[in-house]
Amino acid sequence: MADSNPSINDEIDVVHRSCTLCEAHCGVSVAVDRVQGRVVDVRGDERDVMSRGYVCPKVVGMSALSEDPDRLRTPVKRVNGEFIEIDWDEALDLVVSRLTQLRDTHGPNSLAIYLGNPNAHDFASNLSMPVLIRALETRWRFSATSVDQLPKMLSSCLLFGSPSAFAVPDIDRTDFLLVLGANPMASNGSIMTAPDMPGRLRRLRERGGRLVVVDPRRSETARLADEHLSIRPGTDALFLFALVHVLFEEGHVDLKRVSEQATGLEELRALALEFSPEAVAAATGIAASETRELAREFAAAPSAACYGRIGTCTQEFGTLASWLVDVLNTITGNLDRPGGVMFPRPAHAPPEFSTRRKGRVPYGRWHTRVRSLPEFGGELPVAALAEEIDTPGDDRVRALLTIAGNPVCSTPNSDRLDRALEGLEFMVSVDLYINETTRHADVILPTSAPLERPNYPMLFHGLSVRNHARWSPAVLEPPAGVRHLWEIAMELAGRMQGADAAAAEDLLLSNRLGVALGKGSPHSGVNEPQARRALDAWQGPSRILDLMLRTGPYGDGFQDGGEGLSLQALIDSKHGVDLGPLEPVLPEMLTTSSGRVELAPDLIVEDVERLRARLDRPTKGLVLVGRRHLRSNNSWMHNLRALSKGRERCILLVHPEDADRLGVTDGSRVSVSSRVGKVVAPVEITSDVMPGVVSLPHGFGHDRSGARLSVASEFQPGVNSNRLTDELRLDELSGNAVLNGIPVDVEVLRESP
Ligand SMILES: Nc1nc2c(c(=O)[nH]1)N[C@H]1C(S)=C(S)[C@@H](COP(=O)(O)OP(=O)(O)OC[C@H]3O[C@@H](n4cnc5c(=O)[nH]c(N)nc54)[C@H](O)[C@@H]3O)O[C@H]1N2
Ligand SMILES: Nc1nc2c(c(=O)[nH]1)N[C@H]1C(S)=C(S)[C@@H](COP(=O)(O)OP(=O)(O)OC[C@H]3O[C@@H](n4cnc5c(=O)[nH]c(N)nc54)[C@H](O)[C@@H]3O)O[C@H]1N2
Ligand code: SF4
Ligand SMILES: [Mo]
Repeated sequence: MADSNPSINDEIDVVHRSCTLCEAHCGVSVAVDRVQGRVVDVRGDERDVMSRGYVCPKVVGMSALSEDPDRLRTPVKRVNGEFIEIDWDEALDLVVSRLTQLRDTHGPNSLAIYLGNPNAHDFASNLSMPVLIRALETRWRFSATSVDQLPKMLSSCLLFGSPSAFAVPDIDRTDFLLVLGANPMASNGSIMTAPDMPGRLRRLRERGGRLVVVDPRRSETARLADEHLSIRPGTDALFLFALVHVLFEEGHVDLKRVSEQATGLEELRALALEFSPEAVAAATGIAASETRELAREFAAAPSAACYGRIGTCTQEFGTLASWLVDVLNTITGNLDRPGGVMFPRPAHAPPEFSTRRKGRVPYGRWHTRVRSLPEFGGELPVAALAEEIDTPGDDRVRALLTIAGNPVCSTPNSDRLDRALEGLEFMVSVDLYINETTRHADVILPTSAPLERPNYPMLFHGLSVRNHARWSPAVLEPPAGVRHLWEIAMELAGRMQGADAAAAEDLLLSNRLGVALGKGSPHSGVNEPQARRALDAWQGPSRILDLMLRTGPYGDGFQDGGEGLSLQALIDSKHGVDLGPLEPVLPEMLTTSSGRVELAPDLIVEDVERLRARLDRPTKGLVLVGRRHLRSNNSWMHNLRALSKGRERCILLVHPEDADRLGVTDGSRVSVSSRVGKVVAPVEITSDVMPGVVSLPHGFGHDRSGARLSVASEFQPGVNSNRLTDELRLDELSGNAVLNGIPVDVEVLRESP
């Protein structure tokens, strides 16, 4: 396929954009037959500024999603358990009238909203969801955040002042990468946008760098590493504290230098005293000598980055572990320096980080009704969603709006949520499929698939290992019966406020203009009516993006013929704009009240008590952890034939010692049970998992009646591992669900005689 030539013959156009299926956001070149209106080829864009041609096997999903016969192509409503097609007017009227009626009768908190992971990958969602949420007026906001990175957001907020101040490993320059609870060889990286993980990790080793992986399973990433340490699930905070302990004890902390950057160093040293490598070894399963050796190597490396992800977040001490990851980076002088962990500066960011309000921790301003779990960043822990619906009371949740989410597959104690959704008075879902969750909806509104809409990876440019900007044009027309999420959100928001979509859009633009050009902004001299006229070249989310780019750190500031970025400039750069390696941004970007990194915030210090108690708890029984597969993505790509073919993937991994004790053989079927539920799965015996740990992937269980997932239910039905995870087990500080380290019993199923 000719690369730079936009048209390789009369019918075939090649469009360069990015894949939005995972956080890597690889550049792709999509060949589309304009006559037939279909994609004929998708491959890596060799000239993409970040990915240089790399793509993973999931990329075929980009076009397969648009073509999936099971995909919804028109709104549907549920009548006597069957979905019937309706038109958009009827669908929207029904949704607005039912939601308004419930809100008027029972108050706004009778409506709840759940946003799923694909929202993160769609800039139209990033910009429009706050508008919709404001219009609903509810405080009952949930999302996949609280089964994912919430602990990292809380610890980042406490350390650096903002929930979105993520310190990203400078993977291309580091001499030492210490990975805990992440498997970027399968996941392609998370909170670290870095396409081509295999290439980047290979180059790290080739330049003499070291890779150490701490994981209860010898994962695909651990296989590549110089060293793999098996850790007992849920004990990373103990292990990291032990590293910190050694660094202080052996004098590896440059006290003077670190205190210039950070507060709380003495308090931190005192906290770490009791967590010596010897004291934590029995709990973590890692020998004290190995911990000491690792601490010395990390400190001695010219540059080093510690990185933790799902395994360190979705566990009992998620916030403490996430905090300690950045503590380790900070006290070894690796925060905000090349080769350490650094903060990206995306093109759409406000020009001065420091214009944000300082010292504000949006935590615990309201709580859930039943368990009194704290709000963070405006939302509540999704582990509480089912009980907020099924626990009687005048102020219970009566209606739910899910947007690009599948909480029945993705959140703990799925069976309870599955039942609770049946008890709702009204449910509406915005989704591509009738799946385990949306089958409960009264109305489903179908949206465009990724190739049918333009995109700018707003969140992921803020997590990138290199500053860059990438525009993705739409490649296909959406089917006639579907709408873009932006249109749906604005329509619902406008109508819920007694106005219309245009009014909702206008308000958003005015607010954004006020911030971008208002008092204190470097662009306060820009004439607003003139800016508005310039922005009128665009519509919808693109108009807001243009404003953000032009007033961002690399923007043209609305200067005619100016050098800087604008949406048009980005569109013209078909393979992205490289904005250079990450650069130091401290202390300017810190928004803590002290203006420094706060190493010992009160909330964290108080939570250490809980960790202390863990030291006295004996380690016994089997615990369950999860895993990801390169060819799938959470719960929703199993319906694509190209990705689902091949051997069964939803398999329980069991260590040979445990298998012997349990009498389990390879391929036998076992029942796995926990406090909340039971599933049956086939077994693979492997010493990849450590003794005492079993591993089952999440995102399966596509055998539910009423869903329309013909390929998934036939080829990869599997079982839903969240029928085992327990909604009562939380990282108590953040309210994030514990999805790893679940106590389970495994029993062999005897063949019936
Ligand atoms: N046990 C266990 N559970 C986990 C995890 C784990 O590691 N272990 N991981 C957790 C994590 S990290 C996450 S992020 C969550 C994910 O939790 P969710 O976001 O709730 O689940 P997904 O499986 O990502 O479901 C995405 C939904 O969006 C729909 N969708 C996909 N693309 C689009 C689109 O373009 N438009 C619209 N409108 N809909 C779309 C899909 O059909 C699907 O219904 O799961 C969590 N659950
Ligand atoms: N192919 C594919 N890519 C994906 C996804 C997908 O489903 N499939 N999902 C996307 C999403 S939403 C996310 S959030 C990211 C997640 O990206 P990653 O964090 O890289 O996710 P995982 O591959 O689940 O890796 C988690 C690792 O943690 C280990 N682990 C479990 N418990 C513990 C523990 O207590 N301590 C330690 N140290 N390790 C533990 C597990 O064994 C596993 O190897 O991936 C994204 N990319
Ligand atoms: S790694 Fe695969 S799924 Fe992720 S963006 Fe790249 S091609 Fe898409
Ligand atoms: Mo996630």
